[in-house]
Amino acid sequence: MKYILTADWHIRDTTPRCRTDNYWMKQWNKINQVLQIAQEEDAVVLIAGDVFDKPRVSNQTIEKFMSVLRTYSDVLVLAIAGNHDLPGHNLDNLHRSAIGIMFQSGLIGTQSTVFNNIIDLVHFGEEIPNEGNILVYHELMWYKKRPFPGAPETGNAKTFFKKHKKNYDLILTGDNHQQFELYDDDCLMINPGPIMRMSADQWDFKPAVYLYDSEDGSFDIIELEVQDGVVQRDHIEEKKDKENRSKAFIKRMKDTDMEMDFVQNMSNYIAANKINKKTEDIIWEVIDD
Ligand SMILES: [Mn+2]
Repeated sequence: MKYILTADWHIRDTTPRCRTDNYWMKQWNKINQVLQIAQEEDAVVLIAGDVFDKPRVSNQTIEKFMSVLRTYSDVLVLAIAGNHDLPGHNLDNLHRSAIGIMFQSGLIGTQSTVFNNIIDLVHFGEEIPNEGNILVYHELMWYKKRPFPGAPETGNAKTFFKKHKKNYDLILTGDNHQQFELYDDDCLMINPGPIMRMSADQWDFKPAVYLYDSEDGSFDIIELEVQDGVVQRDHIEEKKDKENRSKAFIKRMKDTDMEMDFVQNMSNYIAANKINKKTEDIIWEVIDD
């Protein structure tokens, strides 16, 4: 069986600040490219989470996504929910997310729709079951160099690979917008990175998907077509300045007990204060927007 390995599509309504082109249209162009490759190769598409940039997108975007997928009705697309897909980064909220709608539509399949036990599709926040031959997983994995200072050691791809390679032939991970692969005789681990360039530091990033053949464990990197000059870097200096200010702020906050993650703080607050369901729903609705 052949598979197209991809992650972090981050489908969105808005245009990233670094982009000078019609980003909304470009994302459909990229998705069409991926589906076309899958169709030509007769491959199953596996998306390792963060299919959407936010838990909620416009109806127009969902409608467009559905119509694109329908064009390739002979291509099986399987995915997991990433943290970006889930309201409050919580799998309990899958039913009110855009990815939840896609699963319900049947246009994208997930674990409950996979009738074989070859693939472990592990949503963000779920445990690794060690049951199938292929693991699809969404956690920040980094190879050799941390993507940012303080990226947790649990994301060290080498350690993760060593721990799970005996249980899986293939490990596909999403979240980190870098591209890397690790392999030995036991296992292949791939973090494909995004298919779109969403930030200025990715101006020279080469979006690609991986073509994997489970028969012999071989893989190919297939670069996607991109247009030159659509990622501008002018605002990077401004961003650096902001980052330095944030760092100074974080440094000051470090001695306090409060967590930096607002969503986590809200979750803690709701849990500790027995907030009723209706109020909680309103709170998450506001946060998601
Ligand atoms: Mn993510």
